[in-house]
Amino acid sequence: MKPAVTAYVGLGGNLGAVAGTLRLATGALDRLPGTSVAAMSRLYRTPAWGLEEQPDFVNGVVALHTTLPAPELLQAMLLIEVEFGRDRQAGTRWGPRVLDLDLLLYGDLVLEAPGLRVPHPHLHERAFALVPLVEIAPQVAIPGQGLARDALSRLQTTAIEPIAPTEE
Ligand code: PH2
Ligand code: MG
Ligand code: MG
Repeated sequence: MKPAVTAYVGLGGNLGAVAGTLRLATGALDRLPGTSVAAMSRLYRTPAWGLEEQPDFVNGVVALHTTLPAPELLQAMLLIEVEFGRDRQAGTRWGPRVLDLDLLLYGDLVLEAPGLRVPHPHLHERAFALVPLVEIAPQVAIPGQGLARDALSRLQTTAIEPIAPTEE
């Protein structure tokens, strides 16, 4: 049996009933071959980063144990996005979306391939990803960047709030 790797996936969205979408997408990740969800953060309401004139996002992070190689995991994540109605053609970079699944970390792998960069190139500068990541993995390191929690300590987090489990 192939050894399982711990991978962290960021979930986000700001169109439709996002909290429900993110919970269903977590179930879809858990059903991928050779893959199980080992931990799931709370969901947070977060101000839009990068392109600020759009609705707030809901964001969370899940830890996966997976035997899928990183490119196959990424491919499966893109298919889940499409299943939930994501249309990449219609979307603008950093613009509104129903579901975004980002491969944040894949073990301690560092990979710079077209369409697949791990660690996620913006992870260390995005509080909306680091807050839920550090919640479930307080000791995790970002290869080349140091501890995730140290990266987070350099960022503004005041507007990031957990959403109530009953909301949406
Ligand atoms: N995703 C983006 C761009 N901006 N802002 C927040 N708060 N959350 C996101 O998930 C997000 C974003 C592009 O993927
Ligand atoms: Mg993203
Ligand atoms: Mg993405």
